[in-house]
Amino acid sequence: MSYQRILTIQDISCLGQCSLTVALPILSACGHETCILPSAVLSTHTAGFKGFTVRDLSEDLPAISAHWKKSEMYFDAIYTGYLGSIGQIDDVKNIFKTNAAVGCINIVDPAMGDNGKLYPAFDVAYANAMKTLCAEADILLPNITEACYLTDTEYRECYDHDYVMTLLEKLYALMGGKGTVVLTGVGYDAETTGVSVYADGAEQYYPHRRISRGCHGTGDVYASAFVGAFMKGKNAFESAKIAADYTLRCIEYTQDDPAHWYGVKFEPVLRELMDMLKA
Ligand code: PXL
Repeated sequence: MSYQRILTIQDISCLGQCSLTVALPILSACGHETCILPSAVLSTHTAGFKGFTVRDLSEDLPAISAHWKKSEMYFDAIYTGYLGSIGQIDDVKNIFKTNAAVGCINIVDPAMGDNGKLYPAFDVAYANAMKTLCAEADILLPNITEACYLTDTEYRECYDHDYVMTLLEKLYALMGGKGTVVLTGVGYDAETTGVSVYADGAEQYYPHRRISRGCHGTGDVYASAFVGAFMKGKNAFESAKIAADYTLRCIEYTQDDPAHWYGVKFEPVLRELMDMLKA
């Protein structure tokens, strides 16, 4: 895999270091042609800012997709993140059908919740609709909260390996018994978090240090770095490790700055991600 054309579909939060303003620079730094489809434009993200503006771009999505098809431009991977509505989930399913190159990889980050709760914009109907998009993914990248909503499983703060295996198996079943599940935020003690990668009945786990300060936007940094590495030809477990190491470096770089509560400073350590891809 050399130079890949990747489409990423998520909102633009103009300020807040998440969604497209994270995916575009990270995928570009990984060396990919990165095309974007903004689902909405917000003044900021919705997690902590009050009074943000939102312009929904749903109306534009089908026309943009049709134009790309007419221009015979297709994508090697389509990576979706935060979406605005159930209608947009349906639009993305059409884009999977219409705009994929032969062998296109569909990567879905359900991006709808954290810490046991859905983000403010979403409800259970949205979570249920997201199940239908996840069913079309080749690679699914949920955190534990999202995994619970996608599989109708009770959310737990503390859990054991059986609980994680049940989530992984249910997610794999949701995907029709094919593809790869990359479950983030899996930790069995207070100092550790990690990622479980599951395919074909086998799990691989990469534990790493948990930094106590929770940072907004790390899910988007993680997913973007994963896609960047995977589309460079790393396998799913290698990509999961690279994305975890990079996300940790971003948090380390940010954690001593209380004024930077809304996102992570991913830019100064982009060079490190690029070096990890060379190894
Ligand atoms: O990081 C996920 C995300 C993306 N986009 C918007 C959000 C959030 C999380 O809250 O509000 C608009």
